[in-house]
Amino acid sequence: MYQQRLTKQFAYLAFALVLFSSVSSCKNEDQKKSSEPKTEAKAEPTSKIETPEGMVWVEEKTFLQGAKDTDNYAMPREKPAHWVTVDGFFMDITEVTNKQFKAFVEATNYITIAEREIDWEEMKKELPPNTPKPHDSILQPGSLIFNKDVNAVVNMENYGQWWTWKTGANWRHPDGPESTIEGKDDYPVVHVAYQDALAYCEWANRRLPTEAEWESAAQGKNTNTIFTWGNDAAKLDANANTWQGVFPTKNESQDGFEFISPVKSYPPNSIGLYDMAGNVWEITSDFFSVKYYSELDTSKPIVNPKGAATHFNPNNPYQVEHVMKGGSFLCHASYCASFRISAKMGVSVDSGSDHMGFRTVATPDMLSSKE
Ligand SMILES: [Ca+2]
Ligand SMILES: [Ca+2]
Repeated sequence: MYQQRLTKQFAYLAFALVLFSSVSSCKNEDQKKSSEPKTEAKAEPTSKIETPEGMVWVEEKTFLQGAKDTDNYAMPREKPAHWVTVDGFFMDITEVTNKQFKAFVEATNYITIAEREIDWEEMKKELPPNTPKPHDSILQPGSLIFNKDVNAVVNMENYGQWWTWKTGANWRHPDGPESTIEGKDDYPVVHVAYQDALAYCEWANRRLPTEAEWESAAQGKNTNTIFTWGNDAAKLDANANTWQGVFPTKNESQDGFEFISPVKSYPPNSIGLYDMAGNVWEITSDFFSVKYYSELDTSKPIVNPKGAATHFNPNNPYQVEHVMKGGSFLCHASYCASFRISAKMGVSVDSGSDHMGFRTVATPDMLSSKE
């Protein structure tokens, strides 16, 4: 029944199918060793531009993008790993917060997609042909939220068991109309779609990171590690807000938070970036294509890659999807293990949820042209 409800849930169906297939196929995959190119990282920004408040400079460097040799959870779309060189840039040290997003909305009167009336004629273009129109009572502004009351699941393929379309859920009301963000200025904004994030960026003179920029930043001072803190999986709970126990029915919260956490609740990575792993997923500018890496020429480092030429996801062919990174407070090793640097999923341009947000980047050119 959930398959006939809303376009955003189709995105998550694809997402669940991809996850399920990857969980069952991620073991015993053999990956060619990658030999590290000899390149020197630049120690200082090439720009004289002062670092904007709330950002850090991510140095130019050459690093291994994609699944690492020792990563047993890596999915086919994360392979092969390949060396890339990415120019330096500034990045937000945290996910964009409610306080920051509120400033944007107050300045612009922007209305997010989750707050807008739903146009069925537009929506059905993103659905399989002949999808029946849902009842008008369902076609109301809203967003997807995690069902915190789920206590049993029949099979992990049916994500509809733990996702719920919530009328009235949006960035101001993350759990539905009765909820608020009062007192949550320092929580990451959620229920923002890719298009909403672009609007914020335009106002703030920022842009979304490419996937390669995001991985460069997540690596920090490293070049070839699975996690933002290194390669030790046992350090997960101390470094990221994810899910412990049994997903999605029992969260034992050993990391201190059952659901979303304020930004900076965990230690930063080696260059001062918080919550790159976990808490909320982060949207990037790259199209999501499951075959992108497999078609690259990896014989030499790729310079400033900007992702696939177009989106490609056989499980979700009717929607334009972008890559999101880092996983969320819902990520568990048994299900997607998306707290790994190379992990990624696709999200359609008009879909938000209560476990996805974004952070922004800026280049010296962008900042100097603003002056
Ligand atoms: Ca947690
Ligand atoms: Ca995050």
